[in-house]
Amino acid sequence: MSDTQLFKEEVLAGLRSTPKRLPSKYFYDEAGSLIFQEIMDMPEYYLPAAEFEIIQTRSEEIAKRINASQLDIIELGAGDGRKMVHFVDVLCQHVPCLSYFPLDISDSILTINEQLIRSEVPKVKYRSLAGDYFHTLRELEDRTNQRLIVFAGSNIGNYRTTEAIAFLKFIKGEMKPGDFLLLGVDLKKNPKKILPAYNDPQGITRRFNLNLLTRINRELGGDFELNSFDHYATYHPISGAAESFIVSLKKQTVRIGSEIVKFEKDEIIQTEISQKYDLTLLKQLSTAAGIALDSFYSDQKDLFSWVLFRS
Ligand code: AVI
Repeated sequence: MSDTQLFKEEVLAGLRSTPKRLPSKYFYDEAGSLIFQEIMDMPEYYLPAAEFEIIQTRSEEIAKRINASQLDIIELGAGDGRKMVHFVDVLCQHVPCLSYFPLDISDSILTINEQLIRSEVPKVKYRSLAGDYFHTLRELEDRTNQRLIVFAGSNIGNYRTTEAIAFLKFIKGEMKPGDFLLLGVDLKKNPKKILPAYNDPQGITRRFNLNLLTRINRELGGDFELNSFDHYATYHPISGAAESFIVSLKKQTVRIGSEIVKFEKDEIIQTEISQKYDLTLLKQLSTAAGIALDSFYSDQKDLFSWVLFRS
């Protein structure tokens, strides 16, 4: 099945379910990725700065804790490498034989990653792998070095609990005894800090959310009228779920190719969850997935954490 056919199938299945939903993985077309860059620069979106602080201040401790002599860092969804370059550099000073394998769906972003890491950390052995990491990880199957699998940036937060557990079980399947997983998680905190990160006054997150409809219009022949839909975000301080929705502002009918989808006035489409974690939730995940919590590395304000698990 082509990517477009799969996109169409998932969109139609989501819009025919109750409540309606759309998968957040489809946010990131070219326009969506650019809007996401704007989100990362928003003052309300505290996550990147907090994670950056952890990398700058805690990498040394993490390197000492791992204490490996031959290590493969395998980073899932590595991006352009700007975030990890300092971490890889610090690890390189502690690990005599270090290899870095950034995995990403985008080939072009990995070209940028390679230029940066090779110029800043020339000693590290480097090989990037483009594609879906469920497949690309297989290419590393024969390697016997100790592993540090990294999934940073709060990406796990975009999975619902059952999906997060399934993902961690999959990662556990890629780990030998003595291997580590480093997971970036956003922490539960004052709800007044969290909500504006997903409901900024400039309307950037609104554009990000509604871009999904623009993408459906363009790629699947949809006729969503953007002015007839709005963005709505919530944060639930007990569950820790920040959720984004699209709200239909009137009773309306939308065409997607030859298919028709009906909306009631005020009907919602669930588009994204951004789960925030605390120790209790992390313990539940680790027990359910069968990997052991090892240690936590948070920023000074306890906004964000890098959690180290061992197999
Ligand atoms: C990619 N992911 C971790 C972001 C988040 O915080 O859930 C996506 C995002 N959605 C709205 N703002 C940012």
